[in-house]
Amino acid sequence: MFKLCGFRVSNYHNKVLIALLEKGVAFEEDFTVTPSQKDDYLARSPMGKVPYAEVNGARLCESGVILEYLEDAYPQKPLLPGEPLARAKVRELVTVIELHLELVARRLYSAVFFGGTIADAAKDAVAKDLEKGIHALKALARFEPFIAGKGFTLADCAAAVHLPLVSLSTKLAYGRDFLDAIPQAKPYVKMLGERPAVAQVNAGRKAAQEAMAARAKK
Ligand SMILES: N[C@@H](CCC(=O)N[C@@H](CS)C(=O)NCC(=O)O)C(=O)O
Repeated sequence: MFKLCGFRVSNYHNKVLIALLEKGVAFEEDFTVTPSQKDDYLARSPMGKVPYAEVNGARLCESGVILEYLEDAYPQKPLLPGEPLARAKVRELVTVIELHLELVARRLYSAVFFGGTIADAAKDAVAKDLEKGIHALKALARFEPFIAGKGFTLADCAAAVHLPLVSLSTKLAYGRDFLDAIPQAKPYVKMLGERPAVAQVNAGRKAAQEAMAARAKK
């Protein structure tokens, strides 16, 4: 049985969870895992991150790799189109969303979500890089109604978890939501949130965030 290990506050864990639910794959979940650089954890997840998956006694790290494995192992309800160029267009969107938006916005997270600080120069550099990512997303996103076209794909799994974080972190850091530069983005994220799989994962994330906040208060 496929097992997803991580925690439900993680956008990368939740991206895989959405794909599992959308595809109707039977799975187990260990959502009590904590990322760490300790040897025993690194033996399970070599970068010390979540999520990782356990499959027939083997482990897989990197959410993108895990999703590709799921597409190969469970071809029912595919989340990638059949035609090579269309498949590449989905992966292109995932790359822009993760490499040029989420990973860039992540440089703000410590300051905006966890009480850390960020130097003005670093904040300016993040804004410049984010503008490029937003420009690329605007050029590539189709919203027809899904981000890569008519069907729900892996790019929607990525967008559902990452775009709200880009929105919130830029609002908190700069007083303006960078995603507003793409007028279709907000209605699109809302539409995704109405899908049962995404709604279920969002509810799990909210509960996990509340539990985390309650623990931090103690
Ligand atoms: N490229 C990785 C990113 C995973 C990632 O950044 N996970 C975060 C949680 S959202 C994490 O484990 N952070 C802890 C750390 O980096 O030490 C993937 O796609 O799985």
